[in-house]
Amino acid sequence: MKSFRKILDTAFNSAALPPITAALILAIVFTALLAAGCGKKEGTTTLNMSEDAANKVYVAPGKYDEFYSFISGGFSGQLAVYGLPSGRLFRVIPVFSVDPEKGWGYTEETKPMLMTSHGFIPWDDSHHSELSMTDGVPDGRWIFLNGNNTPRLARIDLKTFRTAEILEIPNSAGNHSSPFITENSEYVVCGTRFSIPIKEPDVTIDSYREKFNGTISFVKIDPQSGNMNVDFQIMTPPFDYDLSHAGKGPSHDWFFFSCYNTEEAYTLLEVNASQKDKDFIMAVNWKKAEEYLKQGKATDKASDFYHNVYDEATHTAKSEVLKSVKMLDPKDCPGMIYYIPCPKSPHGADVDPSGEYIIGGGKLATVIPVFSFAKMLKAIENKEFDGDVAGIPVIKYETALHGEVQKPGLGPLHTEFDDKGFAYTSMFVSSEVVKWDIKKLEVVDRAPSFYSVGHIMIPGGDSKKPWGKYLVVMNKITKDRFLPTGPELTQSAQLYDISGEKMKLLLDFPTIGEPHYAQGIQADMLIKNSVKIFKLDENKHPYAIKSVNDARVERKGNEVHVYVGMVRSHFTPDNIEGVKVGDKVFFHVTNMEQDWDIPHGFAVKGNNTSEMLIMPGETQTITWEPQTATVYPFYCTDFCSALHQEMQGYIRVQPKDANVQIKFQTGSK
Ligand code: K7E
Ligand code: CUA
Repeated sequence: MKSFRKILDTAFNSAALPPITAALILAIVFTALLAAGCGKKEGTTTLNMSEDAANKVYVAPGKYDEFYSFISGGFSGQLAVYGLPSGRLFRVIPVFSVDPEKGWGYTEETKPMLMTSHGFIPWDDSHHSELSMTDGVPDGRWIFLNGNNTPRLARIDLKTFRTAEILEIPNSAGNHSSPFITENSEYVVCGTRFSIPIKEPDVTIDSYREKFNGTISFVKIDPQSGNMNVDFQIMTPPFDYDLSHAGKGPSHDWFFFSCYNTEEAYTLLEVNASQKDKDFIMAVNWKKAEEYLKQGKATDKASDFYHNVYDEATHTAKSEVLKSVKMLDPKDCPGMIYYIPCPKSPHGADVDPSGEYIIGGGKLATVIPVFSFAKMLKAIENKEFDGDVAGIPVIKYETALHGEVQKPGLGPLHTEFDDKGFAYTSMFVSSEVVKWDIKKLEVVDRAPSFYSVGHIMIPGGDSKKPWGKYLVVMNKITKDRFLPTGPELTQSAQLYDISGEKMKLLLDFPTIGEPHYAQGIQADMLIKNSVKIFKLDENKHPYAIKSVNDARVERKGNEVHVYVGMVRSHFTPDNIEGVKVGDKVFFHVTNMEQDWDIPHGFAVKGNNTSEMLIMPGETQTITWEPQTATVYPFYCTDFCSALHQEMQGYIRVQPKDANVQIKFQTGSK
C-alpha cells in the first residue's frame, strides 16, 4: 500500500487532474482508509525515543521482570507469558491447541483435555484472559481463557502454568464475551457471540428472529479447588453478545455485556447490523438470577457437553459428559436484566475501578459513552424506560448516562484504567490510545499506536486496584515495524510508560498468535507459589514407577506396556525386545529427578504422535504402533546433562507372526 501522504500528494499535485477530481480522490482515499480500518502511518516514527526508554525496559541479565503478562494467542488457541517491562517471552501455555513442544494433546494423559461433544478438537480461537480475583484484585491463583469457536472455558493453574480444566459451554456459539469474572471469583461468564437455534435445532436460517437465541452462562468457581460448573444459563434475544465485565464495589451484583446486531440480521451483517444508531449494553443482576434459580424458575435443558479436569496427583486428565443445564428465561424473571442504549455497534464493556462507571466502546461511534451505575439504578427505580425488547426493559439513554467523551478519536474499542482516575481507550480506526479523565470526561493525552490497536492492558487495569505503571497495546497490523518474514509479519504489542502525565512509547515486542486481551500481575505474587517439582513419592499415576527396580515391560494381548524410568543420563530399561508389528506400545515414562528444571524428553523413531516432555516426579504416556520389523532408537529430547547425547536406547520390533518373548535390560546384567 502506498503511503497516505504519497497518495495525497499525487491527488493534490497532479496537474493532469482538475481540482474536483483531486478532491474526489481525497474523499475516496479517506473513506477507503476508514473502511479498511487502516490508520497506518509512515514507517519511521518521529517519536522522541531516547536512552531513557531503553533504560526503562532494560532488565539486566540475571534480574527478574517486575510483572508477568498473559497475552491471549488468538487463533493459536494458546496463552503466552511475557515479562514486563522487557517484553521477553517466557512460556507458551498450550490450552485449546495441541503443542508438540510439550506433548500437549498427544500424550494419553492430556488427550482428554481436548475432548468435546464434537469429538477431539485440537484447536480453538482464544481472545480473552482473565485472572481470578479476591476483593476485586487479582489474587494470582488462576487465569481463565475463552475458546471462541467450539465454546469452551479453560482454567490455568498459576502454580504450574498449566491448563487444569476445560469446560465446554452448551447452547452457545462463538464464546466471545468470556471469561470475565466477578469480584471474588464467584462466577466466570460466557456469552454467545452468535445467536443460534436453541429450542429446536433444525430450522431455516430466515427464521432467525423467531427461532434463534443467545445465551449467557454463569460458570461457578469453587473457591478452594477452582473447579468450574455451569450453574445456570440465561436465554436472551438473538443479538451478538460481544464483550463484558463484572461490576465491582457498589455494582458488585451486576454484569455488563455489550451487544451488537440488535437489528437481528442474519446476512450481510456488515451493512444490516450497522443500521441502528444505538445498540445495547445489557445489565444483568446475577444476584437476582441466583434468587430466581433458588425459587425454581429455571427449566432443565437437555444438553451434551464435556468437562475435562487434569488431576495433579495422577498427572492425568479425565473427561466427564454432562447432560443438562438450568436455563432461566428473562420473561419469568423480572428485574434480572435491563438494556441500556449504547452508540453504535459497541465492542468493549468496561467498568472503572470504583465500580460506578460503565464504559461502552463503539466501533462506529464518534463519542465514548460513560454510564453511571447510580443513575442506572435510579432510572430503574423511576421506571424511565423506552419500551422493551422481548419483555426486557430498555432504560432511557440519557437517564443512565454520566456523559460522553467528545471527539476522542475514531473507532473506540476497549478501555482500561490506572490508579489515578484516568481511563485509556484504544482507537482502532485512528490508531491511537486516548487518555481521559473519568469524572470530567476530558481527553488529556493521546499517543499513536502502530497500527490499528485492539485491546489494551494495564496490569490490574480491569480490577479495583490497577498497577498504573505500564500500558500494553496489542495491535492488528505490524507493517514495517519488524524485519519482514514473508507475507505474514509477526504479531506485536507495544509498551507505554503511563506513570507520568503523558504516555511514552517504550518498546515494540513480537507476540505469538494474534494478541487480543491480556492480563498483568506483579511478579512477586506468582513467584512464591511456583511449583518446582512434583514429588515422586506422591505420584499416583497408575503406571508410575518409584524406583528403577520397578522398570519393566509387560505384554497384555497386543498391548505392550513399557514402564520407563529416567535419571540423568539413562533410561531404564534401554534395550527392549519382544515387540511385534501390530502391537500397540505404551511408553509410560517417569522422570525420577527431584530437582528444579530437569525435564527429560522422550521420542522414538517413526512415532507419528510426537515427543513428550516429562517434568521431575511426573509420569506421562505416549503410544506407538510400529509398522516395520527392525530396531528403533529412542532418546531424550531435552539437553539434560553433559551426557544427554548418551541418553538413548533401542527397541526391537519383529514380524507380526514371530514367536518372541518380552526381554528388557539396562547395562550388562
Ligand atoms: Cu480482539 Cu476482545 Cu475478540 Cu476486541 S476482541 S480487539
Ligand atoms: Cu535426559 Cu537429555
